[in-house]
Amino acid sequence: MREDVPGRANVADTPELDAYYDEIAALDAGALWNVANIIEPWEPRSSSVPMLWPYRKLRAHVLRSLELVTPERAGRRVVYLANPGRRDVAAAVGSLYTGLQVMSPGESASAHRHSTSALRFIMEGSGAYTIVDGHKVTLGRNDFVITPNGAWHEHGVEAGGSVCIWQDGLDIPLVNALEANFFQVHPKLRQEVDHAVDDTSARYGGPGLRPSTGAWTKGYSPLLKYEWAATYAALCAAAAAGEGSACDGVMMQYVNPLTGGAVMQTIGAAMQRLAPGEHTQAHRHTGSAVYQVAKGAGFSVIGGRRLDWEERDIFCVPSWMYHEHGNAAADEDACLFQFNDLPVMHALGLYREEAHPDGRQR
Ligand code: GTQ
Repeated sequence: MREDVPGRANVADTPELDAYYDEIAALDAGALWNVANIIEPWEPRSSSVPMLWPYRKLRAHVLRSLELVTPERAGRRVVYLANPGRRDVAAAVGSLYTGLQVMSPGESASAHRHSTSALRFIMEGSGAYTIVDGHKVTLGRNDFVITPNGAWHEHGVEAGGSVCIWQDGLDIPLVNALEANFFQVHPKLRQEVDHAVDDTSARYGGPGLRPSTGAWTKGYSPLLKYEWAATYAALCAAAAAGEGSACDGVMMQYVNPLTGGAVMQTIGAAMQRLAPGEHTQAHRHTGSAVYQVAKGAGFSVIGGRRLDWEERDIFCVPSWMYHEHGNAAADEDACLFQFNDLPVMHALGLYREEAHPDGRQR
């Protein structure tokens, strides 16, 4: 539809113009004025829709894949979440991918590396581990671990553990859009563990402390794991000290301890805590986010649509869509994990944010 606005395209079709369009189309060219209003919207118009994936419905299907395929055959045994507006690129929202990976005790997937950046958020089970460039990381419920771009990684569950399910988060659609995606399987299919188990936590996980040795030149965090217990304690302590914002509650960014910046170049992550009964104000910003409910139950209003969530549900907020969150419980806090593409928005000078003019959506 063409609008009569100065500076915007408003050209009526004539037989002469139609013939002209055909002629330049034959040369693989086109008239900008026919597409300008689409390719240059007034503001971002996400093709992603607000989505909630209820874990209570997905879980049985994720577990069923244990009987249907082996990690050796499947490479990675994952059920991924497809946004109806982004099915063509396997995105959960915007340029972010997410999936649920499941493994039985004693299983492991072969080592590989890729240009995409990846993370895991552990949902259930015990004995999960991941090995990143020779560093073995043990994983527990609600722990967050990064497997950055270019780093060899393999995941498994110890023989003495239980069936584990975790959420994978990657920037696959982004890196594919940039046509920069390489993938390699490890020549030996397995890595040697050549550091003490959980050594990056021991070296870089001290509160406000960094070791005086070791030059780190990579673009991502040298700390690979962010544990739930310490994260939750930090959120509660900050809340007790009066920390918090109207739109986010108490929100803590997972950061590279050396720079204070995002954990990886393309993906940021955070955990936010909503106090009992808290209902935040609405805001919107550029950048997409995938959430997982780490604790509690409540609702979010996203682009005017209310989504009710409970623990382990996954939902998404598309770019430039108003969103607000509510904790439905009067006596328990709620915690939302999220990963997002905000480092990309900031690095490219594309970040913009604004509060909802009425405070909240209808
Ligand atoms: O384990 O690195 O869910 O490469 C999708 C692609 C997980 C992984 C996924 C991947 C991985």
